[in-house]
Amino acid sequence: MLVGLCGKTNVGKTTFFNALTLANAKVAPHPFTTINANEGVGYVKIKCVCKEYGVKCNPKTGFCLNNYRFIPVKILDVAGLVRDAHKGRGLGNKFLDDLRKADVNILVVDASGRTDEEGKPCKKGTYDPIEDVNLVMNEFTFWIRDLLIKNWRKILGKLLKDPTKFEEILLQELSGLGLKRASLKSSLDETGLRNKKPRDWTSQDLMNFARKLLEHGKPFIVAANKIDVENSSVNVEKIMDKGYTVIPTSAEAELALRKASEKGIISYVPGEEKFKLIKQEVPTEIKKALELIDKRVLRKWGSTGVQQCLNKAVFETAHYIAIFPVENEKTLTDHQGNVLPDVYLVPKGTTVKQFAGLIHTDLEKTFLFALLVNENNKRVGADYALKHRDIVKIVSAKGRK
Ligand SMILES: Nc1nc2c(ncn2[C@@H]2O[C@H](COP(=O)(O)OP(=O)(O)OP(=O)(O)O)[C@@H](O)[C@H]2O)c(=O)[nH]1
Ligand SMILES: [Mg+2]
Repeated sequence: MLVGLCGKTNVGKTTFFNALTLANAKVAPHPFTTINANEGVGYVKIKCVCKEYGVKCNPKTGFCLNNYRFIPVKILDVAGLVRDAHKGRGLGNKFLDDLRKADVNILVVDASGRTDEEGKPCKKGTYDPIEDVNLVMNEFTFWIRDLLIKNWRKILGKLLKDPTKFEEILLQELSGLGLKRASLKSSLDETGLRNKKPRDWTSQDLMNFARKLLEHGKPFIVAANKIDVENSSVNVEKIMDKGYTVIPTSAEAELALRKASEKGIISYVPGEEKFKLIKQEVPTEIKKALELIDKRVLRKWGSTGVQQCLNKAVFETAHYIAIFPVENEKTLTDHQGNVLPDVYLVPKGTTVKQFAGLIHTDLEKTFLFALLVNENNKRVGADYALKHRDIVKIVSAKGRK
């Protein structure tokens, strides 16, 4: 699972990335600080099953903190964009090329409204951050449209030879976008283009189709960032009113809290509404900064929003679920005795046999049935669609020998 961070330049993408990954990627108050994409590991947070079963986890990946399980996901922070990036302006369309790999995107906007279209500082009230969302959507759409235009002759040529295979040909020619067939189908249906001969498609048709492909194939969630700045709430509401899924965030506050926690100054579980000072002697400026975060972010908004945003992106926008595989259904361990060693993130609808294949191809080939530990070891067959937080033991012919 790869989560992309995209948006206009200078809105706080890298700060968001650093907060999620505790990396030290370069952050600066001017446009185009990031040139090459930063890749790192962040964690989605779920209620762990360990408490319900009275066991203590030994995670092989991620970690368990206060009975919350943190599961690794790859995070990609890309170069910022400006209008006409698809034509090569600013840092050009390199960011789009990076982003096409992401399963879901977090579109970061500057909800303080203090950076203009070019990412330069501006006076409050002179720029509407909804434009930050429109900018990304438009640039992405133009980029997909251009990709269609570039390949259209080839697509029509292939279609002449094989007139019934339009969907397959499109999927093949747009394979770089990583689209699923279902997204393609919905886009053809909703644009009404299914019944129009591809050779008659107009440039407006290609544009409409590109927009739908983006909507269905590249889901995104908006992080309305910099909510620690006064008067950001008006802008947050404005973006919500447009119907987007929006999480108000302060990447800077989350980064400060995670760093303070790492240094042993505070105890803080990412995503929570409060932290506790645990170090006795703390420099006054750090104490003041923490007090400000408490007042301007935590008390006002309930959390910094960063963890919530990642969680929502993965579990709600991208529709993934978390599954705990175990080899011993009584002790919830693997063969080395590690308790609840792994959690897998898989798309909703994944069957238990497909899941076996993710663990090991042999396990899928020799699959017999599975036991759902969280449902009194109920026996389920290959086609059972897994549910969020299922604990599963796969029984295979190989394992039985
Ligand atoms: N007040 C406030 N400032 C923030 C927040 N997040 C980031 N910033 C500031 O915004 C500026 C830009 O941050 P970056 O993380 O470099 O932004 P970016 O979107 O990665 O920028 P580019 O890589 O240049 O496109 C820096 O001065 C950050 O300190 C936030 O939550 N609140
Ligand atoms: Mg950056």
